Amino acid sequence: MVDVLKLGGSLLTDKTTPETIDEARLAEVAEVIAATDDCDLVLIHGGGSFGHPAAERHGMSPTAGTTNVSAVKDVTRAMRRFNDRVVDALQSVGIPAVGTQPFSCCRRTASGQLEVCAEPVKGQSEIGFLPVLHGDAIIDARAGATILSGDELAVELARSLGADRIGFCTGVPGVLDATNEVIPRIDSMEAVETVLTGTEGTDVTGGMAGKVELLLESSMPCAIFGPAELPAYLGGEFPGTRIGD
Ligand code: IP8
Repeated sequence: MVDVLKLGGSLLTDKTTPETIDEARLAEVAEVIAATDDCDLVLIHGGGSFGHPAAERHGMSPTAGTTNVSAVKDVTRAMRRFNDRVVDALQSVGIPAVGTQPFSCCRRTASGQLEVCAEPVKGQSEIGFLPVLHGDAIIDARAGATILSGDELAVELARSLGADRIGFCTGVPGVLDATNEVIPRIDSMEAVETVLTGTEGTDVTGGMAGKVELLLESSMPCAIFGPAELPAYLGGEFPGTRIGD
């Protein structure tokens, strides 16, 4: 079973302080992943306090791009620093994790379509490595380089890999309603539009509403859940909010 798991950047970092890892949380997540026998797992993490402040500094978003090569370096290096820390934490508990930078295997076409070359990721899984990708700056035929969110990458990569399901582990236990209760299941955007709100801190790629919309479009079984539910998700359940079939 191919399982694409996105770890939210705000889950692994302190989004109010630039380039600050939440070490305890990262170690905890690594231990949980080490304890799973989900052997075809592909991990993706968000930008957190590494990618988002860098993207904001250069006015970059999924639609606003730049041809300034220093700006591209600034964002991709920040994300590589974050990815190195995640890979190190996973390897330190015995997981054969390897980082792959989306700048080198993804691009957007003139029509805005995201193209992902999934072959390197497939190859990594085939030899037993755990691929770890992330949100990044990518070449965009419309605007130089724009921001690719880990959410969008997760959905497109899951399609390319023929994945069985997608999980988004976020800082909250699921999609929350107006009284902060987890909505157990979402089948359409209309049903939840009025209760979805934004996220705290610097975030150039959009909050919970964008996640729900993307997952609904994926036509795959998906779940949005918090870190406490990660063991249940890796055990095959759909904790938090289940999206789609
Ligand atoms: O946190 C954003 O990824 P996300 C990546 O998954 C950058 O939206 C570089 C800001």
